[in-house]
Order: sequence, then structure tokens, then C-alpha cells
Amino acid sequence: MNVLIIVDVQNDFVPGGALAVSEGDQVVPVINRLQPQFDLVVATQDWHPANHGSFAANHPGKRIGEAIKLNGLPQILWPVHCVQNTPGAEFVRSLDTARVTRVFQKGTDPQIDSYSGFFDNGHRRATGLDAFLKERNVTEVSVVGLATDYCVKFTALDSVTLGFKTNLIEEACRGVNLKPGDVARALEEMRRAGVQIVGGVK
Ligand code: VGL
Ligand code: ZN
Repeated sequence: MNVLIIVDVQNDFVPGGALAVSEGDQVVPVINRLQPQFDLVVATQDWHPANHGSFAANHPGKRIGEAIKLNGLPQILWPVHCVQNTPGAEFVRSLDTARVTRVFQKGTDPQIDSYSGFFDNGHRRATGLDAFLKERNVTEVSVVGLATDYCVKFTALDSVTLGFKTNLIEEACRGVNLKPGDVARALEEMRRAGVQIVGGVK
């Protein structure tokens, strides 16, 4: 069994959103076209409470893009984004969700961020995605969505570690590039870890 994991294709991560990824909207038609090739489709959703510790606004005097320690873990400070039950947290309207069998929400604990769809950034709590996939005898995972250098990367890296044959479909991902070259470095890091970087729609 293979699965397509659609990472964080939410309004705040596409142009016009609070943490807009350049060309983030362009992944949507590609992902819609890919979905029928998979036995199973799931999605992750960044789903923060308003008091989340990853928001610069919750750290007086700190700026967006600054690095801090949040409960002992390195944390980049972001604009307020993907707040639970706000339009920015909704999936992009044009994303076809008819075949999405389960949504895994992450980043709900105000004290810790969660880039991966599998675990929080401290690997303390599982989202249930690993168990869900193993119960369904999934052996091969393909990851798409936003953002290549954060949530997509950490989801793919955890997937490899958890024993899944893991592909990243480059054409169906876009990154933040907070620093120039971040996406290229993320792709290299994934490749070194055993993720197959594949071009696009077969
Ligand atoms: C993400 C930064 C903060 C992502 C989520 O989906 O890649 N990036 N929260
Ligand atoms: Zn977030």
C-alpha cells in the first residue's frame, strides 16, 4: 500500500496568507492530479492556538525570523499563522479533499512546535499518523505540499526513520527560503537520509 501525505496546503501558506510561501498555490493542481495514483491519501494541518510559542507576537521584543529557545528546543519565530478555526488555517479551497481519508493536526500544544506530520519537534508526542499508516499496511510514502524546508522536510525525514520507503515529489512542493538556498539544502538533507527526490507527475 502506498500513501500520499499532503502537508499543510493551507491558506496562510499561499500568496495572500500570513506566512506565504512563494508560488505555494502552484502545488495545488499538481497535487490534485497526483491523488488518483495513490491507494490512500492523508493530509496534515498546521493548527495552532492563538497563544502558540512559535509566534513572534507572543514574545514581546522579538522579531519574526529570530531564533529563540522554546522549552529547550531551538525555535524560529513566525508571524501569527494557521490559528485554529480561522480562515488562514483552512485548506486552500481549490485543493481536492474528496480522497483525503484523515487529517492529522499538529502544533496544537502552545509550548512546542510541530513541523513533522508524525511527531512534535521534540519527538515527544506522536500525531497518530505512523500508527494509522502501519495499521493499513502502508510501506511507501510520498510527501507533497508546504513548506519544503520545514514541514515537508521533517515529515519526509521521520517517514524514512519510521521505515517507510519515502519519496518527495519536488514539483508538488514549495519552500520558504528564509535564507537563500534553504530549499536546496533541505532537498540535499532529505536525499542523504534516504528520501527519493522524484520529479513530478508520472
Ligand atoms: C510551517 C513554519 C511554521 C510549514 C509551519 O508548514 O512548513 N512552517 N509552521
Ligand atoms: Zn506553524
